[in-house]
Amino acid sequence: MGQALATIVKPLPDSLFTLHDGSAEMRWEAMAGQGFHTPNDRFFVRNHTFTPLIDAGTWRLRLHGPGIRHPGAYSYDELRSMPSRTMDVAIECAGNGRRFYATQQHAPTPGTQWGLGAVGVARWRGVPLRYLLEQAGLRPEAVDVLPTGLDAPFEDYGHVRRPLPVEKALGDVLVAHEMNGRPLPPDHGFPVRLVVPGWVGVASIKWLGDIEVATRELATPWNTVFYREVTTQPVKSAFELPWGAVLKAGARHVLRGRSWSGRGRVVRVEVSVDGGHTWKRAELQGRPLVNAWIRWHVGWAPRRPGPVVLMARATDESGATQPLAAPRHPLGYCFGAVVQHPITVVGG
Ligand SMILES: Nc1nc2c(c(=O)[nH]1)N[C@H]1C(S)=C(S)[C@@H](COP(=O)(O)O)O[C@H]1N2
Ligand SMILES: [Mo]
Repeated sequence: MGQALATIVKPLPDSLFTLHDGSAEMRWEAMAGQGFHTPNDRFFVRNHTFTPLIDAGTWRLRLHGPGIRHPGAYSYDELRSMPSRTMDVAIECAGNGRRFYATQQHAPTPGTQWGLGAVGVARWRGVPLRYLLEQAGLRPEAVDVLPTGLDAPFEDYGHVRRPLPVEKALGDVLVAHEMNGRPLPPDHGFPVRLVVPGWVGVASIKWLGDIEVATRELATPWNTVFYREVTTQPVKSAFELPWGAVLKAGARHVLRGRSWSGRGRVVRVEVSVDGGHTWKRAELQGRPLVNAWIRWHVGWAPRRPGPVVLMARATDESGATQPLAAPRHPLGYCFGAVVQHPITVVGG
């Protein structure tokens, strides 16, 4: 049966999601047999409050602040008629994998106890933020760009908002209005969201309504209290298997998974089926992209029944390899260690 969350609009069937308060985590087995992108129906949702239903007819994107010469407001139709770009980009919550600080490192941290399912890759289409800033007459004195969401204020902290340095804003950031060839679904930011490649998910502000361009560094709770000093994401890997999957002994299996990094292309993935004693190179599928994941697979024919721990570790082009333990983090962000995925092999 489908579960329900008052904070999220789309259906959340048990087969696709695990629910946490207010947010929905994708089950990794939901990616088995899927193509490169995460379909919209199974993309994880992380809401600070709840999904607002916004009328695109009256919605406007306001641009203002001392860092631009021409403040203004754009309608949905105006935005969609501007030059657009398409990008395959992962969005991942900074707290993805937080649960493993507790289960693998005996150092629990507060916050949503995500497994590895707070990540998804979609094909986003929209207007480069650079184009909007240039149209608005960006001044050389501009320092920070502050996008704000139209969802309800979060506790006493106000609307969800997080400044971007102008260099990043002029780089690869997209003001997206399409997700996998469809208008953005309500839960993922309709009518328009920011997509900030390689950075923590919170930078990709949903339900975007306002962009302030400042001539000094800005501070908001989302870069001083939460997600402080966290910008890019470490390299990670996941198997497209249920937690506690059951596989038959004496048969040949293909173990499939995906690896990704906020700091460059994934260049190598290794898999261990013996708790990390030996590692076998996985075969990579397709050309690695900078800001998305790569699919991989490895053949395996388990001989004996019994419990097994599967492990996958990836290396990105910066040379970073997933360690066996992640450095401590007080808020449970950036869990980049190899995850111990338990399965059971049964008699064939
Ligand atoms: N306006 C607004 N933007 C937001 C959020 C939010 O609650 N409100 N959550 C952020 C966080 S913490 C993450 S991880 C991503 C999640 O994007 P998704 O729900 O489309 O997967 O959106 C970010 N953008
Ligand atoms: Mo997040």
